[in-house]
Amino acid sequence: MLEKPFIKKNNIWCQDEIMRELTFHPNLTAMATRLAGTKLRIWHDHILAKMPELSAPTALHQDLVKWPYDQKSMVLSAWISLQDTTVEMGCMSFLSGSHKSMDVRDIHTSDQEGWKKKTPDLQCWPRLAIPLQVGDCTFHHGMTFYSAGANLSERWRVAHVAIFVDASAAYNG
Ligand SMILES: O=C(O)CCC(=O)C(=O)O
Repeated sequence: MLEKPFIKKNNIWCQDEIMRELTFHPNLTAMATRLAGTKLRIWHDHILAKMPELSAPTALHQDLVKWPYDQKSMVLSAWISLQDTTVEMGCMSFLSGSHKSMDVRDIHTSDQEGWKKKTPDLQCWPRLAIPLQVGDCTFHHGMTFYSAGANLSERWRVAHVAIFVDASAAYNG
């Protein structure tokens, strides 16, 4: 059986005023727009919580391949750390520049071996782990290959992820 890497709750911005403010914070949206180079809108957000000691790693995967937008769309996720997130707690790791390969692979976040079977070449790609302090944020393109470690600490690892899409992208359900 595949072990769950995290517990997820979607569309928090619609349910909680503070999370709404965080999702649309001008610093966040300005940086997202600058990186994307185009006008954006929110697609959805979620809280991702890794349980203390028990959670599995988040397998190396891409997001956009699972999402209802054309794979050439500009989709950008802001991963915001709601506490200091160390390597031991399961910080995010990215294969920098991998979004440019546009090499589409549907790998589940629980499937630790998936990328080894589908894209063994990724083994040679440097993986950059990014520990964050509380309130820090990373941005990643929807086609970037990324992963996160297991939470080996005694604390919950909680992140808020705001996902923005090119304002003109068509939902293809
Ligand atoms: O927070 C994580 O462990 C991974 C995040 C992730 O896979 C996602 O945002 O879809």
